[in-house]
Amino acid sequence: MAIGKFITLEGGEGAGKSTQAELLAVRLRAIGLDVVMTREPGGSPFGERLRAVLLDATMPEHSALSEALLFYAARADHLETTIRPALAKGRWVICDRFADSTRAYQGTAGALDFKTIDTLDALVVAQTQPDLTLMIDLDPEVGMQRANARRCLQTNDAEETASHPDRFEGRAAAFHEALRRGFLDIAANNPERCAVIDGNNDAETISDNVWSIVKDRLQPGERK
Ligand code: Z5A
Repeated sequence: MAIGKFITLEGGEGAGKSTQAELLAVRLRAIGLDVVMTREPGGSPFGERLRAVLLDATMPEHSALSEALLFYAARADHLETTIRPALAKGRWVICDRFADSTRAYQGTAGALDFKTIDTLDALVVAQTQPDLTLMIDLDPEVGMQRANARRCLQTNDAEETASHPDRFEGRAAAFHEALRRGFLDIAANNPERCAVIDGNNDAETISDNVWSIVKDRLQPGERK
């Protein structure tokens, strides 16, 4: 049985990661591949419990180090119970956010030193690095507008929902600008693994761009 491929989507809030993850899964399934869609934080029962803690806007402030440790605790379980077993069965795994988010959020934007993140990554992710990371790049202001509009649509109550962003959405514009820089730096430092995609286009155009990168880098048709 061939080992499956591991694709991650990264970027700031509202960049369109979840939308593109769904569209990519449809295309891969259409050519007969067995696809697992998952996300971080989360992706396993234990990971989802930690997600609730990590995104809780009422949680007392804590350091970027304590955040990173929790994200990596959730990631260790996610890898052990969901990602590695799926890859071993030859399934393709699409993950909405992964370790680059820790580097950008807790590292670049949160000022946690990269040496600590490297140590955690070597311990937890080790050889299970993504085969391809799709970095969706978008002006953070546009991303936040999209995320707010979606929250309003979901509850049909603009005022109530706009006042309830999660712990990360509520942070200042400078934090979100730093994030964008962090993701672009990761892509520049890892050109074989990462591809930067312009998130300003409409969802269909972005999906076409994603598909041509996936075909070019991972040749999905040949692994049917
Ligand atoms: N975090 C961290 O700090 N450290 C870590 O290690 C990890 C995560 C793993 C998880 O939040 C939070 O955890 C995250 C980072 C932190 N910060 N926050 N917040 P999440 O999973 O709940 O949220 P998110 O990852 O930021 O995703 P999102 O806000 O749901 O955005 P998205 O997935 O990139 O976008 P979307 O849902 O596909 O689209 C957003 C809206 O825009 C929606 O209404 C779409 O219909 C619309 N959309 C999508 N594409 C387009 C285009 N092309 N044009 C126009 N409108 C569009």
